[in-house]
Amino acid sequence: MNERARPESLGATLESSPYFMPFSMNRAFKKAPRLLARAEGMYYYTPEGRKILDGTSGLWCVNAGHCRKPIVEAVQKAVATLDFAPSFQMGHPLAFEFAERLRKFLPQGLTRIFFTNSGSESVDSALKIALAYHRARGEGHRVRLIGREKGYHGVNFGGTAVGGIVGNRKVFGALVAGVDHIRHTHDPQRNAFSRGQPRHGVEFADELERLTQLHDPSTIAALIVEPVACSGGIYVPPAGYLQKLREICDKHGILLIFDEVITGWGRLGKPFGTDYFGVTPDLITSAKGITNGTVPMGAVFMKESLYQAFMTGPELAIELPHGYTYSAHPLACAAGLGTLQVYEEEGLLTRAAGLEKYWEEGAHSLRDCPNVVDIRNIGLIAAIELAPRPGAPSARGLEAHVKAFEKGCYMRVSGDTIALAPPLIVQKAEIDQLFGTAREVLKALA
Ligand code: PXG
Ligand code: PLP
Repeated sequence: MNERARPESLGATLESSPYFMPFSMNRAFKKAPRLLARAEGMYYYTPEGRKILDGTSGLWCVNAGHCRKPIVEAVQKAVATLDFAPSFQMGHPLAFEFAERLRKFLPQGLTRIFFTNSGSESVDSALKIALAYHRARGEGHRVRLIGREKGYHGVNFGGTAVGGIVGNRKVFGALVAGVDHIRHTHDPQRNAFSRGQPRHGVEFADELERLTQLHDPSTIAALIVEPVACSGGIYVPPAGYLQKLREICDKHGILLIFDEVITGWGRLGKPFGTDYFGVTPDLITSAKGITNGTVPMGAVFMKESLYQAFMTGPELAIELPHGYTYSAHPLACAAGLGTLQVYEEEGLLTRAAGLEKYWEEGAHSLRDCPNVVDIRNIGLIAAIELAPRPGAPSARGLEAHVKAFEKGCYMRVSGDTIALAPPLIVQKAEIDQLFGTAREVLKALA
C-alpha cells in the first residue's frame, strides 16, 4: 500500500501511526477512528463526506462557526506577508493593532494584554504575573496559589497544580509547591436539575476564608477559578458565590484570576463571564475563541494597576522576564482581528442571550431519558450527566459520544457527562437536532 495514504484511506492505516494523540484513548481510537476532514459553518465533514453537526464548537473554541471567510482571508494575507516576527525587544504592527482592537471588547477595568499561545500558557503566565506583581510591590511573601477542586486550568505545571481534576494530576509527581484548593461547588443533593445558577452553595466561598486562616492571608498571592467550571464536569456557580470570593480576596489583598478560556467570547451571552456575573477579577485568562480556534493563541488581560506595578524600575530593564517565541504571532493576530470583525458584525458576543431559554428548555427536556442523573445549563452550555455503569466509569459516556457521531452529531464527553456548547451562530433547528440526537442516543444506551 502507498505509505503516504490519501486522507480517504487513512482510516485503514492508523493502527501503526506514530502520532501520540493528546487526551485520547490511542489504541482504541486508531482501531476505530473518527476523522474530520473539512468544516464549514455549523458542520464538520468526515473524509467520506458525512455531515456532522458540531455540538461542542470543536473543543469549545469555534464560537463563530467554521472556516469563516474574514478570518480565513486575514490569515491567508498575513502568512504571505510576514510569516514570523520576533516579539522580544522587537515588534510588528499587527500585534499592536490587535491589542488596541481587543481592548475595546474587554470588561471594564481590564486594560492591558499579555499574549500567549494557548489557555495553558495563559494560566501559567497569569500565575507568574501574580507572583511577580506582589514582589514588585514589596509583598514577595505572597507565594501561595489557590485553585479549586474539579477546576481545569490547562496542562502546564502551574495550571495542573492549581487544577483540581484528580486524573490529570495524580501521575505527574508533586507539581508545584505552595498550592492549595478550595472545595468545588457541585452539590447534586440540593441542586440537581437547576436551571442556570443553582440556589444553594454561596457558603462554599467561605472555604477561601478558612484557607486564609490556615496559611495566613499575607502568604497568598492569588485565587484562580473558572467562573463556570467546564472541563471538570460543568458546574455553574451558585448565586452570590463569585461575589463572595471577590469580597474575601479584597479583604485579604489576594488577586482574583478568572480563567475565562471557555466562558469568554460570548459563550454565556455576554462578551465575558465577568460581564455576565457582574464580578470583576484582577486578571482574566483567555484563549480558544480569541481567534475562533483558527490559529493557536491565548492572552492574559489585567487591570491597569497590575501593569503599572511593573513599570516602575529603571527603564532599561525588562519589566517581566517571561514570554514565548510565538507570543503575538502574526498569523494569530491576523486571525484574531478577523475574528473580532465577525463577532462584531454578527453580534455574536451577545447572541447566546436570546437563545438561552430555548437552549435551557431543550436541555432539560432530556430529563426523562434513561440514566440521566442531572442536567445543568447556562448561556449556550449544557451538561447531561449520566449515571456511570457499575464498575465502568466513563464507558457510558464514551458510548454516547460514539453513537452521536454515528448519528451525525459531534458531542464532547467528559467522563459520563455530555458537554454541549455549539458555535454561537447556531439556529433553533440545529438546537432541536442536537437535543433530538441526544435523546435517540440516550434511549439506545444501556
Ligand atoms: N483553562 C480553561 C478554563 C480551559 O477550559 C485551558 C485553561 C487550557 O487551554 P489550552 O488551550 O491549553 O487547551 C482550558 C482548555 C473539554 C476541553 O472538552 C476543555 C479544554 C481543552 C480541551 C478540551 O472539556 N479547555
Ligand atoms: N526550549 C529551548 C531549548 C528553547 O530555546 C526555547 C525557546 O527559545 C524553549 C524551550 C521555549 O519555547 P517557546 O518559546 O516556543 O515556548
